Amino acid sequence: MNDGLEKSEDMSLDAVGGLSRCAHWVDGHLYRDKTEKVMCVARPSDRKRLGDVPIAGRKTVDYAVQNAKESVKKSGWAHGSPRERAKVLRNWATLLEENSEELAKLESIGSTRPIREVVEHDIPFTAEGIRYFSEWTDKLGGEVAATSGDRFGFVHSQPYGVIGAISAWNFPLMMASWKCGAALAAGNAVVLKPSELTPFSALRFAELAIEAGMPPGVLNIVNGDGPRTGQYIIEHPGIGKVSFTGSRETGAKIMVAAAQNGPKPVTLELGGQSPQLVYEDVTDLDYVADCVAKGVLANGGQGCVAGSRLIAHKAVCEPIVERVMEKMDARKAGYTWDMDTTLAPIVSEGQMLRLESLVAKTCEAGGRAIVGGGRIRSVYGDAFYQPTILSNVAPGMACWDNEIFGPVLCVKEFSDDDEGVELAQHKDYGLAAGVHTSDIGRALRTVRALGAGTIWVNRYGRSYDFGLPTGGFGGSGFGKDLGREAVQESLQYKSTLIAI
Ligand code: TXE
Repeated sequence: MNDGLEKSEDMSLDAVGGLSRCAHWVDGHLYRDKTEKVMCVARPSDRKRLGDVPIAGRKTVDYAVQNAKESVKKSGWAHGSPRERAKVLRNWATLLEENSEELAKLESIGSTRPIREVVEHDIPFTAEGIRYFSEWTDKLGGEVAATSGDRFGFVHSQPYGVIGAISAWNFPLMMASWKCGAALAAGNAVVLKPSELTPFSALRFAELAIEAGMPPGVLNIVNGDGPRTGQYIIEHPGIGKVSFTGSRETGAKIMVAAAQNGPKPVTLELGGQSPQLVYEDVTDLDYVADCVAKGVLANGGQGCVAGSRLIAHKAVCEPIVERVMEKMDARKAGYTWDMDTTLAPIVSEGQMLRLESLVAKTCEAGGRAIVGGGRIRSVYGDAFYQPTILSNVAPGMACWDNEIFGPVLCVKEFSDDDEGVELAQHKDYGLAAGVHTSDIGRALRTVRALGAGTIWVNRYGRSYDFGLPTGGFGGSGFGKDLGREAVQESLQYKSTLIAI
């Protein structure tokens, strides 16, 4: 798979044509306004400069939104045959698979995603996600309402027009597929702003949509930063709805901007600080430890559903932690384009400093790093953080209260079920949780008690079960990114009442 992708000082996006594509994607082609300011994009693995990507100003955002508006109407994407829309989306999924090698290289060179994970997980997941959404195009038309006999009432769904999607850097392609898949299946056009840290793979993603038969202008990519390009998207009167993934702080700003410029609806996926709750009746400690290790180490812990808090019954806590340590030890830092890399780099120096500060504050408050606890300095540079286990942690400490976004596991023991559930429930976040037990009653009681958008029992992490919507409770945001709900939220509902 990684033929031609040897460990090399010169490794760049040139290998996959990415570096020459520092541009936006509007109306079915690369677009660049020479007067725009640029941002230097660095490669997460070693911080080497990848290219200067333009920051879309109001003019470019306006061009993209106007194009999207016209295209969605004129091309019949919104109100043409839903089966035709499904066909295009299915073709697109197939093309994503057929071009998986190129996409995987683009993604892994330009992001934190180790290529093995991209090949085995992200690309198939991206393609299958689009295929899943293709199946909804003609399923949510509406319904007849019960009315008095002298009237006839029905509710029918309509797309918003243009949906503005603002996404994060941790799973660039997968996130693009969720946001675009649902919105496009519902008949909307999309203007997507990828994170300024990972702007490259979305361009090829959009180009393949054109090859699949999507009308030009239906999917547009505008690159840029949040305070400028992101805000211009939200403020644009042609944007009917905003779908966002990122931090709570930015989510709040987006809500304010959406309220002041419309108001327009928003979907906010704002991360989490998810627990893995382990009861003493688990039978396979090694399996549980594997779930815990994978849950916190996937993408170097930079995942919205990272299982950063192990809350284990005192009878099983120590043996599980010992096993997690072994699994952490087996992870190998390295360039993201090497097939044997199993630990992802921290995406930027800014994120690394944030992570170091969270761990330092936790240790000052009494937490103890029993494994790791610092940056890895090696031939690969210093973009990696040691897989870390923190003991003596408690609510109120920095790594317990905040989303960590690094390979850091907080460990806490409990003695009875109520205490375990209380610890598992975070004061702010409620995105995901894991529960491990061999007692189904206990599992269901815990599922009922926890306020989290997704709960995994005796497993941890995403699967191909796209029918399960993903999204948060409480401070983790609202709105869904997968499942029927994601498509429903990309639609508006119109009631019609006819006098007979
Ligand atoms: O996120 P931001 P950052 C969390 C995680 C991480 C922290 C900061 O805890 O440490 O957020 O990461 C755009 N108007 N998550 O700085 O700022 C921005 O350009 C409009 C959790 O990367 O939220 C990017 O496209 N848009 C998360 C996107 O918002 C704005 C995944 C995310 O950036 C904007 C990533 C503005 N004013 C980080 N400011 C998850 N839920 O999985 C920024 N943006």
